[in-house]
Amino acid sequence: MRHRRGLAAALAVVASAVAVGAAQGASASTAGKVTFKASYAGQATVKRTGDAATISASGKGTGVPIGTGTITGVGTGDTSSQPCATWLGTGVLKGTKGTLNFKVLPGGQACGDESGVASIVAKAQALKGTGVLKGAKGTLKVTGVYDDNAGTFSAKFNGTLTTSAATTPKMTTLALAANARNKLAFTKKKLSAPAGKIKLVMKNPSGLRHNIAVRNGISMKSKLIKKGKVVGKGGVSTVVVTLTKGKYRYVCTVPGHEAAGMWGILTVK
Ligand SMILES: [Cu+2]
Repeated sequence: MRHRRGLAAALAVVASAVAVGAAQGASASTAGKVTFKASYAGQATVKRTGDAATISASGKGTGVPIGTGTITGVGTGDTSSQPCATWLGTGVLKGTKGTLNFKVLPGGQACGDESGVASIVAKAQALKGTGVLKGAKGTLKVTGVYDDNAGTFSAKFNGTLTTSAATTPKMTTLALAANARNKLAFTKKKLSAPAGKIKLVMKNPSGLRHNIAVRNGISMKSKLIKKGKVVGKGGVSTVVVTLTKGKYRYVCTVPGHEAAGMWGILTVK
């Protein structure tokens, strides 16, 4: 009996863990895809009737990117197959930055031993997300431990979710330099970066004064979007621009330099 109870409890714990994991995944910060990683702990109760178990669990934890919060879940277990009971359930993960509703997919297991401690393995599917997890889809792997003696559990959630949440674009930094032998050219004729914030950092090892600037197009006549300061030998000229998909010309705006060849093309994908 003890053993079976342990399994049921383990199942409940797993369900809880799954919920937590989903919430964290939602919080991912990369546009579209979110790497979810979270850890939770709490208490689970299991009511048994024959081989059937009714599970309820709740806990606290933290994860990326949803932040600190709670997990709650309910489920049912079947302890007729040993040593691993099977279980199903649904749950909700609430964090400071978002929430995630999930369900435990068929195949979830809780494998116990005579000590009353069971290890849990399951997959949780995202059903609905809010905040940083808005539109969350995908599944998370749940692993954990349930201690039937204490009625406690701990669980970890890992996986990748896709979301429709607006994400903060990461800034891409591109490094280049002015030709060191005073030739009017940059060391790179081509650069590429994903759309979003792009920082161009140009070192100037030459004896001439140079800067880095970006035009809104590939022509020498394209309008300048922004330009960095002109620097002498040993200096660094920097410019930060936010660009959408397309091709742009980066140049040195010191009179005569661009016309002589000090330019390149930045492809934004
Ligand atoms: Cu120049």
